[in-house]
Amino acid sequence: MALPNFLSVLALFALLSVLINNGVEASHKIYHRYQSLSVDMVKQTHRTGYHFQPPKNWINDPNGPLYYKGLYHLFYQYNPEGAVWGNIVWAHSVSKDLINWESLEHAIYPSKWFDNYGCWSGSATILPNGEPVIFYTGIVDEKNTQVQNYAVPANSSDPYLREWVKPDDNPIVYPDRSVNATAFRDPTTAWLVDGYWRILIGSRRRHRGVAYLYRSWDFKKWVKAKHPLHSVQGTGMWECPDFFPVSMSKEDGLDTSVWGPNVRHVLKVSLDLTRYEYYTIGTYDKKKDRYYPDKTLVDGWAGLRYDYGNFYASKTFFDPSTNRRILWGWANESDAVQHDKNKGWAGIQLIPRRVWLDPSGKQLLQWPIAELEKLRSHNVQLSSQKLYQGYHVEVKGITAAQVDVDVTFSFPSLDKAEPFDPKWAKLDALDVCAQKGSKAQGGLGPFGLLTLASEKLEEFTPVFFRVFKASDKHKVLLCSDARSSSLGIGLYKPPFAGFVDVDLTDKKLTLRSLIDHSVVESFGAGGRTVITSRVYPTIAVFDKAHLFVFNNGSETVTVENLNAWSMKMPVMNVPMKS
Ligand SMILES: *[C@@H]1O[C@H](CO)[C@@H](O)[C@H](O)[C@H]1NC(C)=O
Ligand SMILES: *[C@@H]1O[C@H](CO)[C@@H](O)[C@H](O)[C@H]1NC(C)=O
Ligand SMILES: *[C@@H]1O[C@H](CO)[C@@H](O)[C@H](O)[C@H]1NC(C)=O
Ligand SMILES: *[C@H]1O[C@@H](CO)[C@H](O)[C@@H](O)[C@@H]1NC(C)=O
Repeated sequence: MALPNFLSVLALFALLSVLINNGVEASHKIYHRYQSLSVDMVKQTHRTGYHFQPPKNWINDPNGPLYYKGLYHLFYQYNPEGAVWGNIVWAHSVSKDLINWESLEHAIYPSKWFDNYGCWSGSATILPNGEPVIFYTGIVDEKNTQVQNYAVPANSSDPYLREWVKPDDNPIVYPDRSVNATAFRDPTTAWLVDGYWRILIGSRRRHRGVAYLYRSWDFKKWVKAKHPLHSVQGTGMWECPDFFPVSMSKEDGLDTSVWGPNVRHVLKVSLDLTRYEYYTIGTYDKKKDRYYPDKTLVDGWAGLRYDYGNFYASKTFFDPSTNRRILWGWANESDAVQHDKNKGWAGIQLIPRRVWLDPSGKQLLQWPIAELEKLRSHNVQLSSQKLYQGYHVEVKGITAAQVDVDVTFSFPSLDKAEPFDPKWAKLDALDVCAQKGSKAQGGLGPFGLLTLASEKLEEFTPVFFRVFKASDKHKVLLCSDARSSSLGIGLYKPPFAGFVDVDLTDKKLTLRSLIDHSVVESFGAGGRTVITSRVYPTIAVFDKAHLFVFNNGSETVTVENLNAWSMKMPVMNVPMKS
């Protein structure tokens, strides 16, 4: 099967982007003067093909995702002036399918005394009358004093919600004297129980991470509750808290205000100290307005994560059109600031994931939204492919720099699993991965994928399993190791890893990776453990990128079934015609 000429497709796309950009320049009234770098200057090499990105400049947190009148809205922190953090506004895009996006005018930008120094992250709430309200953090002075504001659509008949109004009775929440006013931000979606609305605001009290709770009966006057919903000593500033119900019996998502006997709650926080997130599953006591994480879970930086790699400032929303709870997360760049300035862009949003409670109740499961599959084009399969120790077999005939690959591995027995060194019990999965990468030969594993690999393996990002025998049970490690990802210099190339709580009785492990030029998002064992890496190959770019399956363990592993699809490019943030 002949491959399409990938490079010429890209060249055409770049040309289109240039043409489209001229459209931006013409229609952008407010920020015209900031459009210093034209899109034809933006470096294409490591730009993603199907991830959410604006045509240029810096992005960070996803904000206020919502579904309204048939359209998905995504707002995000954006610097209209350049590829580094600063001058933050809420950029705004809309989509019918969460995959193809059109961009609109910025929704929220500094314009009032209560947000003149910045419009930081926040969330959207759909009121009982169906109309959306946004809460966001406004910066009021040079000292970074933070208040919480609200904004409403200027015309709620407009499904695009193009224009947002910030009423003069803002801010709705000031930091009182007991609150650290420079660490007080990122309001959540509101939920309604027993006649009162609640929101959380992330904060810290010295070293204690805190989710302050505010209540309101009219959605206007907000009063701080005597106790925070939850707080944990030693965890530092809690950014971007997210609090939502999950069903104990169904994969369907629940609206944020749902409460009942068949419902657990999830609290996620983004730890500014570590720049990672963790979550717990627990019980929400609506009378006391307190949240109690399950005792079996770690309530701190070593807790469960949505993603054990590059994933931060995430936020979920409930999609009533499909009854899903959908998770958005941001991945920053792993290169140097100077690289970003040269590239002209920095930051991507990862592919939205559906989240639900595992039947065990002990963790969440995640899977890329089904709509992504619309981008799948040419398909290649492997089956019953034996991988003896030291083997790597190429998956040929796909655009390996831009691919969705889903594979099931099987093995005859668990006997050859390496012993789990009891010393490691105190270590992070990451340290085990760092010691036992793909290059240290093992027993059962390492086996998995070599993504964004050069033909001769000067560069590759292995995503692999390694199975250990601990005293009581087997421990499965999933690694995404960027250490050999690039010959480039000045890059951050960490190994990332998480343990996978999976039943091995059928002697199978599955892995799905979404590979997209400079990002590899991997879902182990049906979304039980997820890891994202950002990498910047120098050789393995465009049609010089290859994909392999490999095994470096003494136990023979079989690729039962592998499907790889070249991925098409969606419409990505083309400005919408007014
Ligand atoms: C509000 O939006 C609707 C739907 O787009 C449009 O028909 C109407 O003209 C808008 N009203 C105003 C005052 O702009
Ligand atoms: C308040 O928060 C800021 C920003 O996180 C921090 O630098 C400062 O130390 C905090 N003050 C106190 C008293 O914790
Ligand atoms: C497999 O192990 C050998 C020997 O340690 C090493 O040279 C090779 O790079 C490993 N393969 C991968 C993909 O890491
Ligand atoms: C992303 O960039 C790397 C490399 O500079 C940092 O080490 C991370 O802390 C950072 N992550 C976030 C969430 O900002």
